[in-house]
Amino acid sequence: MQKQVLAIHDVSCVGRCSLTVALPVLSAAGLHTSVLPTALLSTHTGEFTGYFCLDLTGEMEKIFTHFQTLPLRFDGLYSGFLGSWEQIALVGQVFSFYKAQRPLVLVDPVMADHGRLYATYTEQMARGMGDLCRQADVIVPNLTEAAILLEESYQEHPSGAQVERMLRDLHRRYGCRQVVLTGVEREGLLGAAAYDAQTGRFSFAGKPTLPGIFYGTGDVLASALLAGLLRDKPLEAAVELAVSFTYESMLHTLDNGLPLRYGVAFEQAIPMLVNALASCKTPAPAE
Ligand code: PXL
Repeated sequence: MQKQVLAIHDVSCVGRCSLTVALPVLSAAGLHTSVLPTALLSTHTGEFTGYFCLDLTGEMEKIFTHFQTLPLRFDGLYSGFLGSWEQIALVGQVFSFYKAQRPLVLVDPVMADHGRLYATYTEQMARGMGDLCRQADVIVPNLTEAAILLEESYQEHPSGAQVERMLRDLHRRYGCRQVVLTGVEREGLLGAAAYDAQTGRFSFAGKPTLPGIFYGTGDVLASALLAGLLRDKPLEAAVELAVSFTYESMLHTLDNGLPLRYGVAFEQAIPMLVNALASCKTPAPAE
């Protein structure tokens, strides 16, 4: 049976991030992807001002009410950018509702970057994001989000030992069996560090640093990570693939001289993702 995912993110009309990234990446990986949109924005909030933002909490409740009447089956539940504090509890209810199906629950606690909360996030929402992480199998915070979740001060360049301590503490505090920390630098490479509590193993995947501030790369990485995990790659290999896919998307953006605020050219890296998944032991058969 073809695997199915429910992606719970915002729709940012312009500026490749959240659902405009998750949907094509998961679909390219052969996964049947359904969506539960959390908010509707004209652009992402990163490098634009004057954007329109509509919180869809009320609509999500109605959509979920209908979902509950349908025989839906999900192998993966994937949440990202959320629109309100009330919505966090609703996403928790969605996770609980499908729990008996034993889906892989991946929470990307999207709320901050570069040491600062995103414009639409409040301290209360940040605390609520921690509650959602408790329901996840896998979490994918960046260094800023990890510091918020651990209630400690943000460090831009933590040492290898500090990264391992943060990964283990995130696992202990939130109970997630796999933790992936993004934006980690090691020996001149930038990428992601991971801890798999099932094997007790730490790993790191990195690529050379590229110039500029890139938007949407967290969504590109987390979506490719989930694709790899649902196609039965072990955590280390899925992280390696996700970092390579993100790096290739960034390279295409720079090679084509594209403005960075519209997100990265992940479209051009899709063939690489599809090839890397072709060798997976779980093919993506038709339904
Ligand atoms: O990429 C994360 C993200 C998702 N959605 C919206 C955002 C951001 C980051 O800035 O603003 C609306």
